[in-house]
Amino acid sequence: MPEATLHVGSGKVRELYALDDERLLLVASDRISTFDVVLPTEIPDKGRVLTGLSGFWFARAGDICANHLIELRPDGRSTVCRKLEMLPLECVVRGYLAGSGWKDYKATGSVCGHALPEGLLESAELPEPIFTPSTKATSGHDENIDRAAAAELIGSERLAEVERASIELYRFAAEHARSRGILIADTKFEFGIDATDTLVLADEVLTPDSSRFWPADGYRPGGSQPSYDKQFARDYCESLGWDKTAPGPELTDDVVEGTRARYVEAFERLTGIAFDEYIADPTVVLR
Ligand code: PZK
Repeated sequence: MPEATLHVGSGKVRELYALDDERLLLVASDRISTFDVVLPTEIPDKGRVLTGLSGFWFARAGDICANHLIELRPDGRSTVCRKLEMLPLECVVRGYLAGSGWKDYKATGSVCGHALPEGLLESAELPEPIFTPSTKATSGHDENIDRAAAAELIGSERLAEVERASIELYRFAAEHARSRGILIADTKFEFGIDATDTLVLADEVLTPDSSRFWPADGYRPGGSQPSYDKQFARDYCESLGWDKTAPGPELTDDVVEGTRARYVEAFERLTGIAFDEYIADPTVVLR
């Protein structure tokens, strides 16, 4: 890590440091969470996979929205980013009915004010992707909100702008991923505003941690789908009868290796780049 940095924040599995007044260093660790608990065992290279994927999408989605990336560092797990005024909104897009979207649909027939056709199955593809913003809960889970509540937070003009960008980013990535055997069921974007009042895409984007990735082969609506990356770890944890409260169990070497292989496979499928090439020179994802 560069010298003279200030730690300004921690996510469950990554860290944020201030480099100067205008720039941040975002570091993705190899920690993994499952059932919302960070496990004591790391997955080697997970942070590199997520950082490389984010860089890959940033480099290709510039026509849709500006982004905060300044530099992908040689370690492959950290990026230098523009410091922004972050919007207090999680910009979720759903192309399929899963998680809290499925829960809300079952209870009310709609998700965040989007009325949906009757009779949809769990994990069904939606007729069109929907924008379902949520608020960043300081503790516990994010809370889905409707359009009026979102406009209250950021104003209706900015809301229209983030909705358009979010839906376009999702359509672009989901189409790319589907052609490579991965379904992006849903994803979460975070945006900020720069000094010129321009909307800027921030954080990590379209990674397995910010999205639900499903294997396209074997996709079958009518139940939950396996996670592309975390299913080995989840199945192993469940097989132990773990009660899903902290601390989580240690993973075995087999489970670590299987999980790492799935992260690397997701990277290689989506980018078309060998992971070894990324390790040798992370900037390959930006070309
Ligand atoms: C910012 N986070 C979440 C991410 C953490 C916390 N470009 C930016 N400008 C200003 N603030 C942020 C960003 C970004 N990205 C992101 N919190 C603030 C977060 C990673 C690790 F600890």
